[in-house]
Amino acid sequence: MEMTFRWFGTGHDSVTLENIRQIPNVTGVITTLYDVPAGEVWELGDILKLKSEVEAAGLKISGIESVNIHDSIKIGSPDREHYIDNYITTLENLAKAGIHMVCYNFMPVFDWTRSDLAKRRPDGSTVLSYDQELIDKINPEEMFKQIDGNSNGFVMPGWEPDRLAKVKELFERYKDVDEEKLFCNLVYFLNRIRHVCEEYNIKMAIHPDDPAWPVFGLPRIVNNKENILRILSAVDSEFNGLTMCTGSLGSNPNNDLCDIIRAAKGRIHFAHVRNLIHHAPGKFDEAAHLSKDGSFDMYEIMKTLYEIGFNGPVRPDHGRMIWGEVAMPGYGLYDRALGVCYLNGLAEAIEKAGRAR
Ligand code: DNO
Repeated sequence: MEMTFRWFGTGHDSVTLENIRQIPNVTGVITTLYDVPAGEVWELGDILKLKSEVEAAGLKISGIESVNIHDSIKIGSPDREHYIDNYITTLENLAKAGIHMVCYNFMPVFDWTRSDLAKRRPDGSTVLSYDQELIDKINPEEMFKQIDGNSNGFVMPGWEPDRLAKVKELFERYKDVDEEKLFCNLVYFLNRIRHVCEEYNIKMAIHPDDPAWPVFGLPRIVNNKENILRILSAVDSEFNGLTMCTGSLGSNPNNDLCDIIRAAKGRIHFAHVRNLIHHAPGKFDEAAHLSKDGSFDMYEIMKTLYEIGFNGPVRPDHGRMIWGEVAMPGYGLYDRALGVCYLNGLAEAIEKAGRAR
């Protein structure tokens, strides 16, 4: 496993590459060209510039999160061909720059959703949290404004302001897209990019839906073992893989995370390892990475990843906001760095115990 850290790029992140370099065992970043809207080509020159910046800081680009998918591809409208062609050019350019892992999601309109970006815990730290009852009371546009207004001045991934202008129109365009249609559009997309991924050895890692159930009546298809296996087998090639995001899949307590890891063996190209606390169905708070702080057994998760031979990039995920840090909610330096140290400890113990057996 390669320990990595998400970095949104200069001007978009309060965390610097120099900060990241000093976190023990982190050798790479997971990054993006944050300013390029979904559907546009990532120019090779821009990718190379980003790569030099990262390498000058003594790190490497271990993968991209995300190259976002244009809604026309998810909806399956005729103009999807143009956007898929652009996606293919972006993939070629990334491969030419030596980048071979791409995380993306197939959630309609929105990316991940939370009802509170700074819920206070008894120790004074704040966390992201989700409560279906609160979500049911607001409409998507209000949701958008809330996220935008509570993100400490940062643009949250998946909640870029240009999307707000199109929310109403997008809901209209999705009205005939049910789960089956969304699934077929994903398979169509994967088949169209297959040749370039196989030729350049690009690993595509689809991110699960977060939370792992439909929100605002929009269909969601990457939310449990059965649906994930269906996607992996529909285009049965190694390039078509998964981002094993424990927090997203684990939002539904019926998902057995270790069972999903075992079932997706060989097709997990990227792992997001974080913890959360379940309160009731549809209601959870994010937590520190430590098992004891939440509902997941982080030792078992790391051990299962180790046992299936997962050797791709892993990163801590959303952290609490602690020690007065002001940063993008979920993406401060301190608690994610603590998360890395904890995951490092688990990994070392698991590996040494494995060798001793
Ligand atoms: C949120 C992230 C998501 C994720 C995308 C992947 O914090 O986990 O925005 O990056 O869904 O495309």
